[in-house]
Amino acid sequence: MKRLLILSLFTVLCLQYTQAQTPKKTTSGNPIFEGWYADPEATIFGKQYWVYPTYSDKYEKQVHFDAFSSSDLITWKKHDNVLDSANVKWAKRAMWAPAIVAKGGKYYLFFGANDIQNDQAIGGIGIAVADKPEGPFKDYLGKPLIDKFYNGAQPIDQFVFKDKDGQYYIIYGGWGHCNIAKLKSDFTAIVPFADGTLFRSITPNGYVEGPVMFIRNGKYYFMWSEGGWTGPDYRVAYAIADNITGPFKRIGTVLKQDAAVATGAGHHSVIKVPGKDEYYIVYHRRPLTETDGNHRVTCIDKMIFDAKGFIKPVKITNVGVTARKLK
Ligand code: FUB
Repeated sequence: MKRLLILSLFTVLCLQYTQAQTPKKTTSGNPIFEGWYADPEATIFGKQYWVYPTYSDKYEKQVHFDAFSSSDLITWKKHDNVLDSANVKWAKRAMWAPAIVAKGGKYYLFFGANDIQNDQAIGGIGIAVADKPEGPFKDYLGKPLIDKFYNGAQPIDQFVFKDKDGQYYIIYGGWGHCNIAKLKSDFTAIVPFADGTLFRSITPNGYVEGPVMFIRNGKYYFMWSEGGWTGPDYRVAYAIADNITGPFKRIGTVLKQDAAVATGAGHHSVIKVPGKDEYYIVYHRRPLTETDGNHRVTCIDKMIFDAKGFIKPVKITNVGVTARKLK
């Protein structure tokens, strides 16, 4: 008994010593967490940052989502398997690019599944719902919300945007086409615009996939990914407009590879610190010299605007960002 007590005391002392010797992490580093994760959807719930990425692997193995949370952008906690295809009977593979929304005490996770190639295939954009950000998420509709090609847009890469008047929109599309559509308030259907249109094309020049929208100083900022996601020159560009439906004229590239840091930087999301003009870009990129298209890792850097409201080109880094707790 006495020996056991001495051993326990020794172990505690060793642990304390190790902790004291380990320097405290002062930056996030990039990537911000371990593993092959792409298309990160970053958001804030309460005082926590959350990231919902695609699990980057062969399409047949993309049958679940993990999530990550942090109180300071530096230390991230993994939440395994927040949504599993076992809970979505129509989703079989290629579960991609989550978009998350908190509404009415529920959390809605929009996702693409099955990488459909035509209107006969089963799949498209679905929704899962949970009571907590960490899930467990379950299929909300029992079928996809969007399961056909409209205006040439593959139903993938959805972004859900709440406008100034409280109306929610879904902005989505692969294969070089981007649509915007109005969501019914309970997210069970698409509702028409005033002219009866269900899906309106807002595709800017260069658009490939991965749309993101936010409002800053009353203007609509629209961002998207260009190039091929398996290649080095995947990148993010943007436009600014006075209206949610544009027209969106390409202004320039915001995010791209850096020969000294990483390649294929793209498919991002944006975090705004509440009440501050402080923005972060959360994106995926590929380690230098890596050739496996699926080897994508999730990173964060600052996104800064100039005095005229244009977004400055992002400098991708290996250090990431410093601690930023939420009040
Ligand atoms: O991760 C799968 C696909 O790769 C996404 O849907 C695209 O945007 C690209 O990032």
